[in-house]
Formats: sequence, C-alpha cells, structure tokens
Amino acid sequence: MTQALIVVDVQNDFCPGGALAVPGGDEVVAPINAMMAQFETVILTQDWHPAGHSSFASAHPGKAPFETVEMPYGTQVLWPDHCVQGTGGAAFHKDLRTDGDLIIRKGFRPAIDSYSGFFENDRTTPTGLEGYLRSRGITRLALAGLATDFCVAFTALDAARLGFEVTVNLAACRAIDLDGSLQAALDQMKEAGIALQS
Ligand code: VGL
Ligand code: ZN
Repeated sequence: MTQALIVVDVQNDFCPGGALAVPGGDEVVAPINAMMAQFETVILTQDWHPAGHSSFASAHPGKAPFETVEMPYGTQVLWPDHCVQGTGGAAFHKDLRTDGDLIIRKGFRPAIDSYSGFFENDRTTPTGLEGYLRSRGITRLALAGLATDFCVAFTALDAARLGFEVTVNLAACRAIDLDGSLQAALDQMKEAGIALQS
C-alpha cells in the first residue's frame, strides 16, 4: 500500500469546550474513525506546546488572541493558550481511534510554531514525517482533521510541495475561519493541485 491517512490535531482544545474551539470540531471524529478502517497506514498529528509558547497571546504583553506578531520566520497569529503538553486539552478527543502507526507531535520548540505536520512555521525545520513516509514507500496521502485553514492546509500544502499526491476530505475537517482564512486556504490548496473532497 502506497497510501496513508494523516489525521490532523483532533484534540480536546480544538473541540467545543476547548481553549481554541473550532466550530463543530468534534463532528470530525466519526467520519475520521470510519476513514481509518480504509487505510493500512494511519498517522496522527498532535499539537504539543510547552507552557508559555511563543504562539500564545499570553506570552506577548499587550497582545490579545487572534492578533498577529512579527516573528523572525514571518507573521504569526497569536492564539489562546492551547494544547499544552500533558494537559487534557492536548489529549486526543476521547472517541477518536488512536491505534494508528505513528503520532507526530509538533509545536514543541518554544520560539517557533508548527502548523504543518512536515515543517515548522519557518517552512524549513523538518519534523521527520517526510522521511517516515518515504522510507515506507508512501506516495499518496489523504488528510482530515482540524483546523482546515491552519494545520490541515499547511500540512496538505507542504505534502504537495514535497511531491505527494494529496486529497483533503473536507467532510472530515472543520475550520477556524479567521478573516477569510478558510477561503484563502481552499484557494491555495486548489492552486497546489490538492484534491478537495466534500
Ligand atoms: C492549530 C492554531 C494553533 C490547528 C494549531 O491545529 O489548526 N491552529 N495551533
Ligand atoms: Zn497550536
């Protein structure tokens, strides 16, 4: 099998009641569990920040969540504190199947955020996921999870840039949609030749 499923950040903090709740975030669990049965290789990503992470508004005096700040690697949206390592908010949704082959944690370096499962937000520091997939002979990827316009889109765009054939299952994704970020992400994914499935 040359195809893998990547399940992006289906964690409590991105579900209703969580610190950075994505509207309808928990609705992806059932369709993703069903998808998992169709794939021999399943990888889950997990947003995994140290307390005080530089992507948190609380780490920037005078800044509020959803404002932006200039970092050495570019513009960074500031988020409410979320997915802090070892907390319940960072745990996977309790109904999500987590019996995949690999869990890739990201966003653990204090000074840089990582939306993508492949590269941190400087778009160059690798997570190791590419090597894992290549050494397993995987060339095609299906993606689902949270959030469509941030971690799913960044992962999909990096995958396409690396030469993987990518499909995003939009029915199993939900978006944050900050100032048109969903439409922008959909346009960028289409432009990159990513198949969008609804
Ligand atoms: C995400 C914002 C901050 C995501 C993670 O999973 O889309 N968004 N950290
Ligand atoms: Zn995060």
